[in-house]
Parts: sequence; structure tokens; C-alpha cells
Amino acid sequence: MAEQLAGQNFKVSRRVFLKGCTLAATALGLSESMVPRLVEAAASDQRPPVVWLHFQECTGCTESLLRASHPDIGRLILDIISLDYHETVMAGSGLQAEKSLQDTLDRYSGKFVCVVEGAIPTKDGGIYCKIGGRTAMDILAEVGPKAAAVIAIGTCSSFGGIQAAKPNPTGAAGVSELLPGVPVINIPGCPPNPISFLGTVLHYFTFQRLPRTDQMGRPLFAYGRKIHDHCERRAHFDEGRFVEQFGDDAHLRGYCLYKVGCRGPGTFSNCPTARFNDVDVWPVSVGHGCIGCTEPDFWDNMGPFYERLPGVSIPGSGGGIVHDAETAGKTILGVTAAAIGIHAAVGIGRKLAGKKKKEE
Ligand code: FSX
Ligand code: SF4
Ligand code: F3S
Repeated sequence: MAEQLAGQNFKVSRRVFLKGCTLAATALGLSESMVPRLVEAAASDQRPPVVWLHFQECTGCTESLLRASHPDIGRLILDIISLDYHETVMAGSGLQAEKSLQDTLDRYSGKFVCVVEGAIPTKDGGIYCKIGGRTAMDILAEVGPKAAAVIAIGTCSSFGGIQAAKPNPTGAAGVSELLPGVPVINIPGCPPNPISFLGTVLHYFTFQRLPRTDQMGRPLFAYGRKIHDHCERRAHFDEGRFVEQFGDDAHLRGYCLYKVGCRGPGTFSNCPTARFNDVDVWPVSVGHGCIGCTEPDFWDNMGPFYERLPGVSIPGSGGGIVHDAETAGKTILGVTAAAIGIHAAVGIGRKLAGKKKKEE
């Protein structure tokens, strides 16, 4: 059945289609026996339409999904979702484009998925980002509550990203802060891994609910583990073998990057296992430390990027081997939580309550 569906309904080849569903199932932690269910959901004519909004951002999230570096996943996503509105890839523009957005809202109210890319400026009535004469705040306030689910793709729409870095001149905020009570799932990363987005979408199509999340609204299947806990250089950390300076002998040998600034001990993401692009790499595998791009306010809280992350005991410090990366993670999350502020915390609390209800 899967073969027929894939063969009949999809522009991508059957091989790409099945490979993508299998990759997504693996990323979601599902057994191989679940692949046919994912395939069936992805091939169904009942897939909800998707409205994709662009606000304050660099479009790197869309680029990383659709560019040639990962063509199969990008094409598969475009085939699986019924993309009704996306400013980067849609042929229409101006009034025609805005009409297609309104048509989708009218026809599919309560049934479509809204994907948001980019932060939303809130200062001065939100005038710093306008599309079709309307502010991003207005558009989100209209579209978000009508959606069956909202997916914030990228760190900008999840937490504000670089636009919200100090001094945050436009009052940029993440989606969940502006949509209390609406189920929002965050897929952070600057940009995020396409497989984390694909897994979330397929989970929603297959089980009619969003995957389980952490307290930051991130799906646990992709953000449930610290990078440091599944990094291929971890054995070097444990044995005290560190790069002291980029280009030194230790760097050429692939030793641990902690001393040149790696934020892996305080960052939650699947980068070491999901990896990026068809050449199967991620920042640490090519010799650069993680800068913590999946964490809220990482531009402010994770820097300076080339200095050691505080709060991490390393082998040999204090005379013993103490691995205190757990504390480092908590320290950073503590700083982050304080930085989010009370308003955001209330928003996240409401959002989680709404999400919990939905899961039940
Ligand atoms: Fe932000 Fe996405 Fe970083 Fe860019 O659009 S998460 S700046 S990679 O691309 O929103
Ligand atoms: Fe890997 Fe960075 Fe941890 Fe070293 S500090 S083991 S490079 S995640
Ligand atoms: Fe970002 Fe660190 Fe992964 S910088 S891409 S979370 S390795």
C-alpha cells in the first residue's frame, strides 16, 4: 500500500519518500514497525493545509530546509505538506498572495497548521515588521488562534533570536509569548535541523497531536539530550584531552573543544546524531564548538563564544575527575529562565497548560 501511495501521489521518488519517513521515524524514536503508519499519514489526502509566515529573520530556516544541501528532505517536506501560503516559495505576490492567505483562513479555520519563521517586533505598535501594510503582530494575532497547531521554526520565532539580543531595539519576541493559550511547539536552532521539523510534522499528521515537549516547548525527541552527552569528542573530554587553540596539534587530532568555547555542556539538541546536510556533518565534527543556538537568548547568555563555558568541572581540575556538565546545563537554564522574564514565564506556563490539555 505504501508503495502505491508513494508512487501515485508524490513527486519525489518512492525511494526518497520511504527514506524520509524512515529517517523521521528514527529521529522520533519510533520503531521500524511504525514507518507504514507515518507513510500512510504523509500520503493521505486529508493532510491539513499549512500557512507559513515570515517575520524578522534571515530566511535561513527555509533555506536550510529547501536548498540543495538537503534536497531530498526539502522536496519531501514540500510534497508532504499542503503549502497554501509561503512568501519565499509562492508564485503569487501582492494582493494575490494576501488573498490566498485570507482564503485559507476562511476555508480551513481551526484545521490548518501555522508555521512561523522569525521573531515578532512588539515595540512602537510593532511597526518594525510589516507585510501587506499590516504588522507582524496583527497578522500573528489573526492567524495564530485560527490554527489547529502552531510550529515556531528557528530560534527567532521560538525565543526571539538575534533580533531579541540586547538591547533588543524593536522589542522582538518569540511566538509563544504572543499567543498564550494557543498550542505552540518550538523547533529552535539558527537554523534548526530539517529532520526535527519533518519529524514534528509527521508526528502531528500521524497521531493528530504534537510531540511531547520540555519546559521550553521543544519536542523531547529532538531536544531531550545535551549535546555534550552524545558528542563524538566526549571521550577526549573525559580523558582531559583538549584543544587549547584553534589550529594546534590537539585540534588537528580532533580533541574536545571545551577550552575554545564549546557550549555543548549547556545545550540541548540532537545535532550529534541528526547531523546536517548530505555530507553528514555538524559544527563540532568540523572543528568548531557549539555556540548553543537552540537555547533561549543564546546571543546574550552563551557568549563570549570563544571563552570557556563557566560552571563545568573538567578532568584534572581540583585534583579529581569531576564531570559537572549537568550543573552547567542547569546554570545556563537558570540564567535563561531569569532572562525570559516574568511575562514570558506566565506565557509559557499558559502555553504548557494548554498543551497538556491537548495531549490528554
Ligand atoms: Fe532566525 Fe530563521 Fe537564525 Fe536565520 O529564518 S533562527 S536568524 S538561521 O533563519 O529565523
Ligand atoms: Fe563535545 Fe563540546 Fe562536550 Fe567537548 S565540550 S565533548 S566538543 S560537546
Ligand atoms: Fe547549534 Fe550547537 Fe547544534 S551551535 S547547530 S546547537 S551544535
